[in-house]
Amino acid sequence: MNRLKVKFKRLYNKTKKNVHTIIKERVISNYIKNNMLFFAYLVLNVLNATILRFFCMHSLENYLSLRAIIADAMIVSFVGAFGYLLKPKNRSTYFIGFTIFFSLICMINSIYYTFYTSFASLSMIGLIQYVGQVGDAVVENVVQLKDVVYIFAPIIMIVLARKLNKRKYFSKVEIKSIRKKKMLTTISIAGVLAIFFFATMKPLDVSRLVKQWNKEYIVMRFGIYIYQGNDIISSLQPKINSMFGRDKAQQEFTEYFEEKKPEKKNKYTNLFKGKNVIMIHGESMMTNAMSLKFNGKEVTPNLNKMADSGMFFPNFYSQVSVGTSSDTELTSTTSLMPTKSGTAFVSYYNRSYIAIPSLLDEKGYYTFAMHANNGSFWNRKVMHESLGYKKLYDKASYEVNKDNTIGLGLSDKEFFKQSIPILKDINEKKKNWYGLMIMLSNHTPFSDVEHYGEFPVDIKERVKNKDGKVEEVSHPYMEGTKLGNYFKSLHYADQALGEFLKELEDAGLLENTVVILYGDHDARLPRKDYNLLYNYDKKTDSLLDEDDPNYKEYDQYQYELGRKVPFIIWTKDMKGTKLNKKVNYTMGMYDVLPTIGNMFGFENKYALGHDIFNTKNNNLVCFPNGNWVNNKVYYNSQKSETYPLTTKAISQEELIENTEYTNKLLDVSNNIIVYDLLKDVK
Ligand code: GP9
Ligand code: MN
Repeated sequence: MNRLKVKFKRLYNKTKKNVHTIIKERVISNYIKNNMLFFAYLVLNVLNATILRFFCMHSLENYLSLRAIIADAMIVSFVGAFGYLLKPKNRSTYFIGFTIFFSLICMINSIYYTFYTSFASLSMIGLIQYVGQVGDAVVENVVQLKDVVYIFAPIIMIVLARKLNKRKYFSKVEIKSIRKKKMLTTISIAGVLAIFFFATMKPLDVSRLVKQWNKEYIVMRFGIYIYQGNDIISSLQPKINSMFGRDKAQQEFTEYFEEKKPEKKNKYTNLFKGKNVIMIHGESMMTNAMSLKFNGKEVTPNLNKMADSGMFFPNFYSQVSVGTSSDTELTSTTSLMPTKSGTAFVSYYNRSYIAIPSLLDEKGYYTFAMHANNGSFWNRKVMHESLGYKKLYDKASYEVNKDNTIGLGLSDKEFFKQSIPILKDINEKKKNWYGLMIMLSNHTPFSDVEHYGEFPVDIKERVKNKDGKVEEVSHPYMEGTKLGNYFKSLHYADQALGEFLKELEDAGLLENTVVILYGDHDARLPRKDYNLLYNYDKKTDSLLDEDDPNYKEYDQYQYELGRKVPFIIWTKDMKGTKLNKKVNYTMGMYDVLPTIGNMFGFENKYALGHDIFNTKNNNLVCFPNGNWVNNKVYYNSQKSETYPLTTKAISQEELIENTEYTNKLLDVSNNIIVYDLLKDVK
């Protein structure tokens, strides 16, 4: 103990002495004086990155984000450190050169932002030819003062270098070991910044950096220089992936589709031929929630009404990977699975796709998508074109302000309301049309509670008090929990849906229209959140004890199977007809195209899913991680575990066969996208 004390005291005294020396001998100011050009380089390049954020993200917390400033400073000083390996007379060229380089990054991003409201990506380099014709961008915006201000950094650097040169600043001779020491000192500055930066990083940050879909978020948290470096790596990845193995992939592809039998005609063939389509992308809508009530009130009364009066598929699964919303858009429209690395929307936007919009476009439909968020999210503005949409009505087509915003952007109620006149106009001008409407409000983290409206998720009871009077008591139950907030948010989205159907009816837009709705993926909430839902103890206002006979553990498999999402095909006059029914077959997002294709009279020979009315009980739904489910069993490929869904046992051969089928399908799907195999068959 005593030795430790002595050691600590020694360390304390040493640090005190060092700090003293630093102050007394003006170490910092001397260091800056001796490294003037480096500091100018550091300050100017960090300033440029901050100016870029200022012009692109208009809120103070965004452009003055301390984390982004630290990240930018870290990269700039790390790159600058290697300048010290050069002789002093060459060093100025190095710092000036990199200042030009960093300023160019800012300048290019500034111009790009004007057009795409997003940050530049190496993978989009082929799109440069479209600058000027892009969307609603105004040509006079080509280059503005705000795009060229960054040039001041290299100018200041050149002037400063000249001045210092005149003062013989660079004529000192520095031996190699001194240069190395200087480099290491500078690297340690970058190191200190790195420690601070990485220590304050959240898990969400890492996943967003990998996915690279919310570019604004990355620039705000990681700064423009990390964003650009990361973008270069992720843009090159698809190129590297597609460089090898094309022949084998092509051969497997040909064999696979030679063996695949074409879909048969059935009683639904051409049922909806010539009808218009509104496809609703129900953000984070889950089937489980449809059967829940709080205080006698359904969470999703309108969705339930739609399901009860239309064709409802309660055993329908989304098949997303890291691309969440965009993966569902891909799979539902193309019947392909998400890619094994990256996301199709961001990394493989320039491949050939056979998709619902492109197939309907061939049939003379006007195809469009509506989403009141930034068109660059998930790279939709670009990828939608590859899928065959003729127009994306994005944020720019809507009136979005502080008062009509919920969570990520324009509230669903407003989104639908403002979409009606656009739809009316389309309906007047076009004979047939297909419109995808992407909802937004019910998006994780479901924290905009005050805007969802009243929907208590507590348990209210009327009990007799001591005096014998009846009074209402409330047990908090799901109030204040994330899952509880999800139900409130979903209830709001459901109201928006109800209002929309009414508005469509009033506008006469339901006469020749089929409304199709899918939930895009589950709420992505942790399993433990569901335990409270099923195991609430009113008396203690907490989880039931695990030993309690009423305790029902919500196990891993219930959780995985509980991620089902609704799929509904609905028309205003379906109620009471033969089509008004529950279809219980196990079905996946990749079965959407073949199933509705049969109903509307179009087909994609290269679909991986099936018309559910042909496969019926023999359908298999595979997931991007290799798991699969059919009506008998759920198979977890990572754990090699089966979870039975009926009492019927599944044979070992069947298990192996289904697993091999899944792996093959995932390979073929991935190859189609990576090697662009549909290009030649289209
Ligand atoms: C973004 C929205 C949400 O515009 O579609 O995407 P998600 O986070 O669900 O993938
Ligand atoms: Mn989504």
